[in-house]
Amino acid sequence: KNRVFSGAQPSGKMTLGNYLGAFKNWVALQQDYECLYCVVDMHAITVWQDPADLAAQTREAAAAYLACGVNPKESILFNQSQVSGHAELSWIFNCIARLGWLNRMTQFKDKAGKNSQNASTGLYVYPNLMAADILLYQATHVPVGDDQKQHLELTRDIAAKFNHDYNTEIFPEVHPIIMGEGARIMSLRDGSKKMSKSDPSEASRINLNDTSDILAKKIRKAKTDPELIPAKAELLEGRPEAQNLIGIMAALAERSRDDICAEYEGKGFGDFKKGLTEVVIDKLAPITEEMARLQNEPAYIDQVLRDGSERASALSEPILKEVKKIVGFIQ
Ligand code: AQP
Repeated sequence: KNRVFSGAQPSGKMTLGNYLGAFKNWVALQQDYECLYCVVDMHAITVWQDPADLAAQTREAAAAYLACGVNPKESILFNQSQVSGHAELSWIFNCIARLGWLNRMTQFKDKAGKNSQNASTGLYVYPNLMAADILLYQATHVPVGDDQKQHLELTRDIAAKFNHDYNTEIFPEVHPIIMGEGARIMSLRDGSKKMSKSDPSEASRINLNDTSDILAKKIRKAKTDPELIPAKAELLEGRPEAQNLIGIMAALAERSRDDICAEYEGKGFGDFKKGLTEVVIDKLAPITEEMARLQNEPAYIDQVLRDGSERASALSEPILKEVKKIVGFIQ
């Protein structure tokens, strides 16, 4: 079986974007791949995280994976910091990746903002850690959204340079599993910005643990335009907020955008939002309930993470040992 690695940062509450762009696909991949799903807490601290919040968010992320359908008996569900190989291999990769490569990463520029001198050095080498996450397990496939494509290219470059420099074939070529463009969910307040856990506006996102009342209110207040819904999705061009809301309904209901447009043709967004609220509540309520149930059992979640981390360590140890031998480290 081919091996998949993926993860999400416990840098806030898990959102509808994480669900549609990642978790929903992860569950489907379990059928055909050997999967590792990681809560990447070491990535999260590249920007400041309050320690108590980080622990709570890590458990919440694990609860979200489980509630969405990740099976911890089949897949390996764990948190990154419990497997020290991630840190060890990422150091080696810090010495493989070139400054010029990292300087091209657009996500660093976006996240560091104007005051980049004040960004952590961890944020800068984040892509090297991501390469280590994947290659520590010789994973062959990584599900990626648009925003992660550049980082995955870097992973491939690091693997190729390591193999070349040390004259080895230890690291496989990593292939992206490209998620449909429909999976990119935008902010409810600004259709040109991605829905994000760390957006300062709470109204910009739907959290997986929002109550039905809060969901309904956020959808009611979501930004739209005064135009009516057209007969076909292609006619939504240039209306990013409208496109986003129709895309969310299509993704959740597993229907085409055209089909949704046909149903609401000639109606305004007031009507559409009522329908959208029903679909969102219908799809998310079972996840929200299961997350709440799991979060009342932190000892269970911690045990799942410990078990997963042990399995991940067992898988990675021989690979890391071999890497160290190749590099010339005495062990
Ligand atoms: N809005 C989104 N639409 C589609 N997919 C999304 N993902 C995140 N937001 C959306 C996907 O979820 C996975 C985990 O992402 P992450 O938590 O590692 O990091 P991120 O993409 O940086 O997510 P955020 O919410 O924007 O976090 P912060 O605010 O901390 O930077 C990835 O597969 C991602 O594509």
